Amino acid sequence: MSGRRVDAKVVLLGQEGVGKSSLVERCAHRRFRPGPYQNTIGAAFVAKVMSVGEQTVTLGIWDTAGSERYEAMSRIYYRGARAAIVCYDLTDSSSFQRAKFWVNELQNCEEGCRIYLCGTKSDLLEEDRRKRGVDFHDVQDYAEEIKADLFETSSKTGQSVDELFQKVAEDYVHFSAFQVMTGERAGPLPPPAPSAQPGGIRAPREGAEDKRCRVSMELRARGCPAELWSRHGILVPTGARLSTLAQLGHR
Ligand SMILES: Nc1nc2c(ncn2[C@@H]2O[C@H](COP(=O)(O)OP(=O)(O)O)[C@@H](O)[C@H]2O)c(=O)[nH]1
Ligand SMILES: [Mg+2]
Repeated sequence: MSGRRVDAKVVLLGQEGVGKSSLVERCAHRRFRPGPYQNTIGAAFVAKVMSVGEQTVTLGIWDTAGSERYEAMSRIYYRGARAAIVCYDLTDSSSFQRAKFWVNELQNCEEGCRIYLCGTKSDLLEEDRRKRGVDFHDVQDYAEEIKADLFETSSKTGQSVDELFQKVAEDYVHFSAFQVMTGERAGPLPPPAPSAQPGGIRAPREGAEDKRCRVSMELRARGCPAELWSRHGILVPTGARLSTLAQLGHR
């Protein structure tokens, strides 16, 4: 694996024992070993090559091994991450509270990082529904609120593990395409251009917001998932923006 270029840094976060190392093991080696993985000092790293359409993406996956209890340590791992898989154990409600802690951390410290909520050990619920400790609809509401994707996985059976990492890779490719087309880095939308005039009519000169809108429409026309745009606040155009688009001939 040495020498391979990593396209996107992906971190796994979550309470100790929720199954982060098992998730990486399933994703990277398609196997499950019962019993906790040896906690190492520092983080374990795995590179996973994924295909998205005709493109190849290498995800550099960091398992925050042994650092769950040492918050300052994990901060080093998620710095610069493009995606964070925040794990909680579906049978353990306290692990979901801990997941919320990590989400807050990411929201405060890593704005450009996409969040994927991952409820682990779904096979235990197959065995006995009463084991569920985290209500699906509660998490769904929360995921919507924080604009995260939600997966329920089992590293034991493999359920939804490939889907999770595939989604991470796809989102990375689609969002990178967006950044290349706009020539912009990930981040919040800039404030409205000072040229905006009362009544939502603006001079036809294309500003940063217009450019984002135009690119989002182009990408949407190419079949990229709609939720990508809403997540980044692009598909909520104001009247001013739409009128500019009309002037640009993109409606
Ligand atoms: N039944 C079941 N057990 C799991 C699953 N994933 C992890 N485990 C178990 O949960 C424990 C903790 O897993 P580990 O991957 O070491 O958790 P980590 O501390 O978050 O890295 C181990 O005993 C695993 O075998 C799963 O999908 N199903
Ligand atoms: Mg571990």
